[in-house]
Amino acid sequence: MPPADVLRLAPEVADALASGAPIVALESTLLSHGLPADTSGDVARQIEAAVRENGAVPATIAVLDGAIHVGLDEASLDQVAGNPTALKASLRDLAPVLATHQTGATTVASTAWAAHQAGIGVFATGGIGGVHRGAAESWDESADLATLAGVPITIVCAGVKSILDVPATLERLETLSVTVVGYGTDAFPGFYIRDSGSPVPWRLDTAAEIAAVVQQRRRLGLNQALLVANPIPAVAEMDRALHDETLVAALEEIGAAGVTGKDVTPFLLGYFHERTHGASLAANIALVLNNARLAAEIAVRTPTGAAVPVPPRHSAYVDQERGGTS
Ligand code: PSU
Ligand code: MN
Repeated sequence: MPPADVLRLAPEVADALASGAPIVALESTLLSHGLPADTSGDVARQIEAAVRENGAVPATIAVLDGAIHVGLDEASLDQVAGNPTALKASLRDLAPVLATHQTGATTVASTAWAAHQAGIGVFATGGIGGVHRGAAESWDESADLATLAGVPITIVCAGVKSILDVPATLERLETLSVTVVGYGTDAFPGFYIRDSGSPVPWRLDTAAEIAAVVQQRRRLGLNQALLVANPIPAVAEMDRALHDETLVAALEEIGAAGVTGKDVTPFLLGYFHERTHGASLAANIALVLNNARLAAEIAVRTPTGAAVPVPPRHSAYVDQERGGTS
């Protein structure tokens, strides 16, 4: 674990870690760059409340005052939520943001890394980054993917936005040995919509079943993430026609605007929110809350403090150790 002065745990998070109480990590880029500034602080509090209502302690992560904060108090939350001047800080950006004492909002990649360093096992977000359309030329693939290949954490998301190349994203996740599980679905969700059109390799229907997979992964000592793809609730799903039409327009717009690099994802999210007059925003909020609830349910069933049961040894070994003759 990095030194305590650079990875600063909120007292409530430190207590929960010490007692093995369930914790859910939360990212902050969706607060600073994914949601409009006037709603983001309110949504941040709703997300934390959803985690608490389901029995876990929320730990929103951000870089403030030269330290990575795991768990934010009210004032700290307001430093990132609705603050578009906070830097979008992926894993590559953490050290420079710290060294220059700037405010950084953590992405899926940097949040997953920091949460794992702190000893937190479950993380909820909206959508993860993925492979962008046209990546064969632009090479634009989110650092979220490669990072999840090296961080053993359970991450609950609503899939990836259909703006991305979904089949290519799933191919990369397969290559990187990230376990992908659909929660109550055979289809990989498409963020605003329940079905992206691509299948998931595994389907599980309860938090208890997901917890059993987490347990097996811990016993195996696997280093990759477990990605739980949780579709947006049916009642909150975006109208399919509006979604498809906005998608076509967004793809045209991104080409025309010449936006590249880390600005692409925030640009596309903002474009959707504006063009659909808030319909995509309502969907976005609903899916994040839905993920926070499921993440808490999983965290409650996968306590990190609890000793992982050691599988019983084969009786032949036991006999040998006792000096028996079997
Ligand atoms: N996808 C969303 N909303 C978001 C993001 C992704 O639907 O807010 C954010 C997450 O923080 C994610 C990051 O980790 O964007 C990915 O950015 P990029 O594609 O530049 O790696
Ligand atoms: Mn990118």
